[in-house]
Amino acid sequence: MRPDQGVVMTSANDVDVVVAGAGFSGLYLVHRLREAGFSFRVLESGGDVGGTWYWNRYPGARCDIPTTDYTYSWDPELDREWTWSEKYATQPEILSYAQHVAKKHDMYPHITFNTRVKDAQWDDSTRKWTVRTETGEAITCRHYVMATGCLSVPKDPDIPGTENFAGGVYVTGRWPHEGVDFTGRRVAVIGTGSSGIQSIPLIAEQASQVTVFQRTPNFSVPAFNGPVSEDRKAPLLADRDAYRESAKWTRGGVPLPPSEVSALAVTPEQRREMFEAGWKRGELFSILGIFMDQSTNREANDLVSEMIREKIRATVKDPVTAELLCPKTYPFGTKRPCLDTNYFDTYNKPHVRLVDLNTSPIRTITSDGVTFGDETVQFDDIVYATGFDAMTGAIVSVDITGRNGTTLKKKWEHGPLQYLGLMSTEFPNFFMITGPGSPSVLSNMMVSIEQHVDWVTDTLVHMRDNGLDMIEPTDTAEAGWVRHGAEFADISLMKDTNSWYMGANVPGKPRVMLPYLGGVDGYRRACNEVVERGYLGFSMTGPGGKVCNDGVIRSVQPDVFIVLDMMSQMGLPPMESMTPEGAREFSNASGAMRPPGPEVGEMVDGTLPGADGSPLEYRLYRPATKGPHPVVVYFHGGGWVIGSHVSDEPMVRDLCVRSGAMFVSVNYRHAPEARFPAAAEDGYAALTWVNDHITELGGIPGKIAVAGWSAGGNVAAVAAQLARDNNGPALCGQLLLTPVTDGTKEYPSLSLNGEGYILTKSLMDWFWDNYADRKDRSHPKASPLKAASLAGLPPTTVVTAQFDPLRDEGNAYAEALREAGVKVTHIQAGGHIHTSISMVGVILSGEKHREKMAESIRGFFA
Ligand code: NA7
Repeated sequence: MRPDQGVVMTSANDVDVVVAGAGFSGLYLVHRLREAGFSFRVLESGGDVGGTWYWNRYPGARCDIPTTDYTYSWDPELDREWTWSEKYATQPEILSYAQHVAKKHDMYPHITFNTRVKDAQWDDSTRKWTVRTETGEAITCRHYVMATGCLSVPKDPDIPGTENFAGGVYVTGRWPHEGVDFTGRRVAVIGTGSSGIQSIPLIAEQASQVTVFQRTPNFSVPAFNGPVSEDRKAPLLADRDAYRESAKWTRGGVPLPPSEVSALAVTPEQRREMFEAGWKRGELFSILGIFMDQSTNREANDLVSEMIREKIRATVKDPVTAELLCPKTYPFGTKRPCLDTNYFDTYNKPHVRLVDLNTSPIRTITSDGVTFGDETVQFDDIVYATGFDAMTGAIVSVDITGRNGTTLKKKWEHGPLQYLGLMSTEFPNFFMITGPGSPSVLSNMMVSIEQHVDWVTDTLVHMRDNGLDMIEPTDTAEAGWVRHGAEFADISLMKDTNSWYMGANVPGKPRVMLPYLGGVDGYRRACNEVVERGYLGFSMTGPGGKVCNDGVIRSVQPDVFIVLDMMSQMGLPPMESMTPEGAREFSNASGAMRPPGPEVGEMVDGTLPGADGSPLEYRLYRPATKGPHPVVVYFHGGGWVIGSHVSDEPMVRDLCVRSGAMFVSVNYRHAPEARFPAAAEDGYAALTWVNDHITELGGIPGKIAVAGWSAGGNVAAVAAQLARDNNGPALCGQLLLTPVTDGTKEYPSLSLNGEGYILTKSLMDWFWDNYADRKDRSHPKASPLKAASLAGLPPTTVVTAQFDPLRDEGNAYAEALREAGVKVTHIQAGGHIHTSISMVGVILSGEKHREKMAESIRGFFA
């Protein structure tokens, strides 16, 4: 009930759905559930609708997404009947928008206010939840939805002596409804996140003295707030539906073309110009997306971060204060950046002081002030702007007990285990709106809220239509999604920063990336695909039967997925449909567009004699370190048909730099012009020549190994066998990356991974057909796995990729070598494809495997 109505409108104690929370998620749920004909109750701890906008009433509280985008799309009339007074609306205006929607759609009667959910318990026998409130109600329901927001539980101020203070104590997230007058008062503000940054300038307008206690400076950009600009309104007015639809398919939920420019690929002048243009827009997504690589490449990020620091230095007059306000310990965007109005300028006021808690930590809060460093200062009021137990706090603050007495708090002890951020195993019929594992706080919340509410309601309708009354994710699907989220975090710059995204702001909270980094668009696709594939990864049961289509929705590495997706959209012709010459041209052209790989000390081109005496080109990559160096003779990939001594250059450079070894990358004769055994014999001839000339090339005699990728891995493996059988050269090791080892057998991976992962089964067949007759394929020079014995081969590192058609023959070679007593290191690259580990500067998730390969090389020569 609404406080001013005084009548209990809702009292049913057995409903289809209970919803906790009447913020924007809860309100949209009212709309959808009512429309779908479900019975439901909404329980809200606050005295009115609005959620975060009901509680966060501190001075200056505003949203940081342009308000025209931070609105519902489900009621088109709202766009016409509601006019926002500013680009970034204030909390009271956003709250009145929520109230307007609730009144217009007659939602109030469905909501029970001032009622906090205390616990929720699943009963397997009735297949229902019992939800208990702090006001003593017990409501049974088929489905329980937590729509409790991501930043709704303020974190405990973990500061000694907080209980001693006798003056005014204010927490930004629980601000008094009547407001606070700071006129003439001495105020301490602790915390410089969004809440601190938004409120400090306004507090400083009233107070006689303001002291800001800063633990970590934040990146903040001016909002340039004011009336909504015409260019913001125009696309909405021109074609509202198209605009709203496009928002759903962007990374952040606000239409904005993604940048295609690398910060490293432009001149300093161009970079500055692009930065200034982004700066002027005063929008988080603009400044976060000026350059395509600023969120993944530290060097690119540093360039942007420095330009922001220059802005701070140009604003704050006292250079010491300016430096303290400059964030330097983490990359821009890895903590939530802020939008401000006059924040940095406020420090130019004589009555505003900044205290750096890193050098002057708070020792204790006393009854009338704060003791920090070696001083004590008296205050009338303390404002805690210390943030929230984000994303999981509100969910686990309710005692939720699922099947077999499992509590969600216990299950999530080491991080939130969930599927799509929507559900969690052992908690049937329990849904979260914008939970951890979904884009939520990294996106325009309105877009994400609507998508989640739609997904949940559509699922409930689907279940009802099909006689199903219980839904739960499978263990496989949940583990897969959690792994996918972690893999995204692994390739982002965010994982090393102590942010609330990582749970790092709350002492004792597990350090896990909480939101999903794949974007609103990527996430929506995954959710849609789950449904299209028969609710993949969910088990649903009921009188209508049991449906369970188990599986993992995203199993390749996230960056591999993005590359595969881009390639499938390009609709490239299969290479095997080309002539060998055409295939070579095609591969050279795509190779020319790659990032070049890191700088090495020196590159030297030359020729050496092949097996038939004709010259073979090579390129030598020398590390920048002082020589002589150990030497790796390297053979390129390309199915014996395409490629050259320079075609794998980015990876060779990368391995050269990482391992400190010199690489001699050798061309060998190609098929079909020179068929089997030309490549194999050229490989061995090149190895012998390099070994014979090792000193003059700058290598260390006796320190030689072979390496190769794909068909080059085959050439390297054969060269190692020939070296063993022909008394030399004595090798220190062999590194085989996704090698071809056996052309005689159809291993399962050849069909399992035979399509959709760049190297296809039919392309592999084409390579073999060009290279060797069937009868020759069992010869160990073509299929090294077929050698009579593998004993006596040097220490070997085999790298296999999970989604490679050649995976199983690589595995078989590693196993056979091990059985023959060879020292084997087997790197199994989960989520990778045949080509991904070599894609330096494109597939970031390949980096850790190349690092392990380099470590192996160093081990060969140790
Ligand atoms: P934030 O962004 O979590 O900011 C909290 C601030 O409080 C931040 O500067 C913290 O420093 C600081 N803090 C937290 N605990 C302490 C202690 N114990 N001592 C000193 N300083 C402390 O929360 P906000 O409410 O400002 O913003 C939350 C989101 O709401 C915002 O991102 C928008 O999305 C809307 P730290 O950085 O942890 O060192």
